[in-house]
Amino acid sequence: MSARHNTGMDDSTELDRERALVLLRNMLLQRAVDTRGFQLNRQGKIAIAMGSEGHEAVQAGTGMAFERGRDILYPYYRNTGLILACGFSLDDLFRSQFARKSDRTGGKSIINHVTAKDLGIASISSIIAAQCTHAAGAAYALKLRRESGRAVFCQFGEGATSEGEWHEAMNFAAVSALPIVFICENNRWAISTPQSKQMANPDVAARAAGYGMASTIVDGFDPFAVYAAVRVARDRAASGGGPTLVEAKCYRFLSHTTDDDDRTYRTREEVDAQRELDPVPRFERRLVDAALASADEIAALRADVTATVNATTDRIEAEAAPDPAELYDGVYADGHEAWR
Ligand SMILES: Cc1ncc(C[n+]2csc(CCOP(=O)(O)OP(=O)(O)O)c2C)c(N)n1
Repeated sequence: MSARHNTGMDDSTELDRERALVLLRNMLLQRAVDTRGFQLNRQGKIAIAMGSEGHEAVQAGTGMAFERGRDILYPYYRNTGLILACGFSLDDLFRSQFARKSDRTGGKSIINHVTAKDLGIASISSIIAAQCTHAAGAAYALKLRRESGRAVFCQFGEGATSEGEWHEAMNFAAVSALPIVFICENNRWAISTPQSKQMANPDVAARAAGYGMASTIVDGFDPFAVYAAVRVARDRAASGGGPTLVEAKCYRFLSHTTDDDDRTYRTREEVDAQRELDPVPRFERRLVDAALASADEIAALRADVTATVNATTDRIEAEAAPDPAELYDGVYADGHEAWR
């Protein structure tokens, strides 16, 4: 059995205590950050929040399959938990949310649109599916340089698969047998548009066949199943086996962002029915049932995560805001003017 490069953890397909606790901590952290983001927005302290409640398992599992120092991640705006799982610090995440001077973009990027070249995390674009062609380009570079053992992760929602760029990226990746994994976080809604209004096929994964690409569907409420599916796809990509489309079926429990009210476009009955399947308590129950963790340990973990998030938000909120005189620094190559 080989060990993962990023974690040194066992590669086996049985869920063990060590990986279970890493996954659960990430899921709890993601939810705590989400909750805090919505609170901070309502308090008028941050401009907008993008919740990922319902995506915790997809992102914790994907993050565990990501090999730090080797792989490259092209995330999208809903990937709070994933970037944390890939090594992005909580401090830097809240620096982005509070738009502090110390933020990696100097407080200039929209919230959660982070970037960390040192961690292999490409900058997040708000333009739906733009990251897909960028990710295919990065995978093409790996291939041209014959850098085996590395893979690109490309994240997006099901709505993104209606964009031309997504199809171009899929086709190019398949034709060129690129080392890339396309991961669709299918939460059934693209703001107010249900999946059924975007495509007649219920499965995004079915689209891969049109490009001659491998695909798989996984329960996006099960972090270990996601980890196992993405790991197989990642290792296939990194060893020259070509791209895979992984569709993780999940749900978006909150509004798209703090700027919309989901009660205007979907029923409470639908949301409540999905809440019954909430991946966080479900995974907690599984760990207790399998004797991988006790209820007390889980409660302690939860308290620790909450305390960490509270302390971090207090500390980062107190950091300095950017100097308005630096507004255009780093925006244009030469001074403050776009054209000369
Ligand atoms: C090219 C483009 N078109 C439209 C938008 C507006 N927009 C922002 S998020 C979004 C929905 C995307 O839904 P999906 O890809 O399913 O991801 P989710 O937000 O549900 O995770 C849309 C239409 C955009 N940002 N870019």
